[in-house]
Amino acid sequence: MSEEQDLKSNYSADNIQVLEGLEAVRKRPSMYIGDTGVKGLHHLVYEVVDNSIDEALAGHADTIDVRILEGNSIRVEDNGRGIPTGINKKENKSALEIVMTVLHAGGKFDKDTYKVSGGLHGVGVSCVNALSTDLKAEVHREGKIWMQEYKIGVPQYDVKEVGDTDKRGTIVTFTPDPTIFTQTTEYKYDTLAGRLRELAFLNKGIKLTLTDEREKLDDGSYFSETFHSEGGLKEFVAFLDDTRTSILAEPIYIEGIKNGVPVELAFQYNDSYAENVHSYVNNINTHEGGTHIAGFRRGLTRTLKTYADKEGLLKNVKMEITGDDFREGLTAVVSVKVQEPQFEGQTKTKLGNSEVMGSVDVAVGEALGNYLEENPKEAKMIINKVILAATARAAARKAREMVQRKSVMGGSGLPGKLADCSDSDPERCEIFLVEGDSAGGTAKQGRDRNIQAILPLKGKILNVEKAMEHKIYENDEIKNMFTAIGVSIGTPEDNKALNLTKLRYHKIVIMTDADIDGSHITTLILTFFYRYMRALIEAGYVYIASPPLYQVKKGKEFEYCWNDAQRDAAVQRLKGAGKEDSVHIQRYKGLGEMNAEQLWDTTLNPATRTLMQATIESAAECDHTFSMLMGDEVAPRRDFIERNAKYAKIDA
Ligand code: 0RA
Repeated sequence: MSEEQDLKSNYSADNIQVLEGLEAVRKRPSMYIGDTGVKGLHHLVYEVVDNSIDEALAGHADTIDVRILEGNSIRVEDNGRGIPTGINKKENKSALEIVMTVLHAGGKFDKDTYKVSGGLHGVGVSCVNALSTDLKAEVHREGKIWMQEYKIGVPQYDVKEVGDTDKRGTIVTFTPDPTIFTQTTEYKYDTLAGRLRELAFLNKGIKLTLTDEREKLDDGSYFSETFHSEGGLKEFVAFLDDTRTSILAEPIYIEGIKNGVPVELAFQYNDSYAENVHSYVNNINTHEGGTHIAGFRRGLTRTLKTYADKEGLLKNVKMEITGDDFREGLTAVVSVKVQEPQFEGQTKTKLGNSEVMGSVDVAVGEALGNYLEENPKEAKMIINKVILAATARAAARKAREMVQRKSVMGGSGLPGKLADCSDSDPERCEIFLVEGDSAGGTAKQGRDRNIQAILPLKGKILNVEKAMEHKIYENDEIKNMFTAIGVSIGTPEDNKALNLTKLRYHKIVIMTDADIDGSHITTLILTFFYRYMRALIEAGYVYIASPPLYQVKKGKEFEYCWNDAQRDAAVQRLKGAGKEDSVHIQRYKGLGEMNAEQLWDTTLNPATRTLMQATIESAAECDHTFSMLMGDEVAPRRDFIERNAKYAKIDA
């Protein structure tokens, strides 16, 4: 049955409005869930889970079970009160049906005032319904099981009683519509796990379980993890810093309602130089910060400064101490719940409500003020770290200004190693950051000189995760990247915002060998971008090239292969019926083994190559992964690599 017919077959007068609503969602899905790519696909799950989180926050549920089923359907179960199933007088329909089919109806029947969660778009489960080929809602409530099923949002029958139960709760099972999610309908376990882990930290006490039922493990069971935190943000901060060396025995923590705003925050100092402040409003990650972050900074600076002055700790300090100095080596998570959040900024992830600033400021002041009074030894350690940061910052400022001066010169100010392209429109231009001079040479010969620039990088670049800021600006390879790409760093006052107005390329492609060293170098460069040029990743300018692993050849015929499965298939194809021994497999150990033409055909040619775009799905996950990969601890890094090596093989 076509979608059109399906919608019409259930048409009756009182359905008109409902259908118009859901049709609108199917016509312009991006307006409701952001996009119809990988992100939007996963957003469906978050939307359903958010409803269960709301039920838990209202105090009626404590367990949420999420399963990825065979065929990439999703099942979400909670142990809440169950969505009411009785007939709503005004609409003459079951409340369950209304919740599942009317846009924004989710909260209508709920008098709980603390209902503040809800995805970025906060559109409700009816959107998920509209974008699913099949959805089933099952409610266990007052001893009975109730059920209704839908196809692309259209109920297939009235809500019916299907049995008895001694459980309570709601189960929603849905299958995303492949005609909407045309790019992919395949769920990524790690993406869902990252979000559920985050939700567990943000909503302490709730148990969230994720199970992947698409594939059985060797012992016949399914891979499953449970995320559950009693310590909340305190444990979140400890998790983020689990591969860093903490300065305080425990994170500083506060939870309370300030000026009517529920505020929860935790922070810790570590011996690195990076600032990692993550913020959330109603469980939504506010990448762009906002008034809650402004309040956090203000409270932190004021309280530390007042304490240091009072104790005479700054007596002999000559240079100026800036706000940045108070945040070096700081890891923090700030979470507020706001009844009517105003989201601003480019990606609508910046909190605008001015009243929240004071609430967070007061919360930090209280928690930190008490902490400093009660822990004078730790207090001194923090202040000493701040003074050290101020000293280093003077050196960094000088180094940064040097990079800056160069990067605005243009033309002759470009690095000598850069083979630039002739076109000057950044939108058309690409720069390849290439591992090693030899591969750089091949790339220079093989490229399209009009639009492709090549910057060879010397071996391992500096690990920015472990270096002081001024070292970073003094490093030649990093200086070359800044000047070639054409970005400059803002002042500490504007939070070192990147200036992208002189950006010279809209594609910045990392190209390294397809081996362990190569992926290490890719990670080093990505870490550098993530810490110092994050705006480039957020704008979607950063890519990773994928050179082939094999060339399979028989006589004059040959094929390139990117994984073992392709290689085996190519061998079969080329072998044909006859002689087997004439098929030759070349394993590329590095880019240098390809000649210019081969490199163009496989990796550079925009018409045929595959580029992977670097994205930030969750800043907190990224932060944790990078500090772990680049840090001192070996065990977690080995675990991560083994786990992802396994995934890489599955992908192949
Ligand atoms: C409104 C009222 C009541 C429950 C819910 C909503 C509810 C919604 C969802 C969505 C997923 N799981 C859910 N669990 C509960 C119940 C009101 C009452 O029983 O008095």
